[in-house]
Amino acid sequence: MKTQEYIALEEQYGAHNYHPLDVVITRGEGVWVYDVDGRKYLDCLSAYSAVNQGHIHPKILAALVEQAGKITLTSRAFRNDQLPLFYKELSELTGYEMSLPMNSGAEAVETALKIARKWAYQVKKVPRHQAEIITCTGNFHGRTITTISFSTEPLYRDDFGPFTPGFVTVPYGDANAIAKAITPNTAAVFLEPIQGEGGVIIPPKGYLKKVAEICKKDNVLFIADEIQTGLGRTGKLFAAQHEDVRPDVTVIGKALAGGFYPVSAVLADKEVLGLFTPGEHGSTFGGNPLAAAIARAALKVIVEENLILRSAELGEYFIEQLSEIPSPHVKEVRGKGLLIGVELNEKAGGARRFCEALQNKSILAKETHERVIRFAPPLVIDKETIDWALPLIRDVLNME
Ligand code: IF1
Repeated sequence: MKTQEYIALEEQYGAHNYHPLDVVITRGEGVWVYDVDGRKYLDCLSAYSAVNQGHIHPKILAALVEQAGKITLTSRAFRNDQLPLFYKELSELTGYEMSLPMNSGAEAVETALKIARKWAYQVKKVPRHQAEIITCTGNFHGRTITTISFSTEPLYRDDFGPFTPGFVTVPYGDANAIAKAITPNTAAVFLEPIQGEGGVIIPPKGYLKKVAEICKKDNVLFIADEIQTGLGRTGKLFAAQHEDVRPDVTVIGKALAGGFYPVSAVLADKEVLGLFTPGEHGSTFGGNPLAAAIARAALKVIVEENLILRSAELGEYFIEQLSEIPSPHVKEVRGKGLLIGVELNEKAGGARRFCEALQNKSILAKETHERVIRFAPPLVIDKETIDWALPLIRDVLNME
């Protein structure tokens, strides 16, 4: 079958909750993907940073195949021999005493919000069911009813109320607004250290540090959503580390399993995550042995292949080179590590047509927020490949 036939089937039988580029991918390897017509593309999205380790990393594949031949799912009614090792290795890598595994990012976010509420009632002694959680404008934390309840994007929420109460929203990047929004009932401040979907928005220098100080002073938990920014994407293990901040709770997902499987986790110390008691929370698939084995291999690849340093160095190079491209359409190039946004001028006619033009030049990138082209290749990319892509990107940024 050819591209158009696959697209026709998808349009006929699938819900239309996406508007993908018309490229039908059948295979991937490292930073490259191949479509059903045999064309090869550089992947500059990395499945929204889920394939930081590159497509079909051989070591993660081997772990998957090996574990899939042994035992895949036990449920948490029984124990398995992969989960304890996953817990230990995740703790050693991240410095958090404990973790709680889920599947999708949104589920881990919900888990973090639940534990923050429990902490508020049990430890801070907030009156029951009065806990408030502070979130930021422009956020993206998932698609569940609760996570869209504090979205500020009409498309994501307007047709889906009624909403979950208990959330307060303040402008992103404004620490004073957080300080002002805190009440005796505030359980947590919950935000992305860099907003991905928001358009690769890097908050003002010192913001995260200030938020952490405010939270500490006012006895409020600081929860970071590092589902997209974590695990090396921005040139540090966690984006909050750019400001030497260690949030009380960090949520991770995506690259935790290198794109092979949905694995997410909530990271925190015992004083917070230790508050869950048996039966209060769970998941059929969370922490299953296949997930744990894949995630262990995915974390090992990040460490063994120095992907964090690679992201920092190549990201700096990529951003610098992109910034030097003369273009009538570009307003700003910004980013940290290999999470890069190219914001276009209002008159550029939207980022979508630039992504389509990039596709014609064998580069897959995705627009975010209409006017931003996101460049986030797998962290295994090399300088040579960036140098191959730059003239192609330059041509596209100079089209009519
Ligand atoms: C889609 C965006 C990226 C996330 C942060 C939680 C989640 C995400 C910071 C939820 C998910 C995804 C979901 C994906 C598109 C994508 C995305 F454009 F929508 F914003 F990456 F930039 N926190 N982000 O970025 O994780 O439940 O999806 O595993 O198509 O909705 P999930």
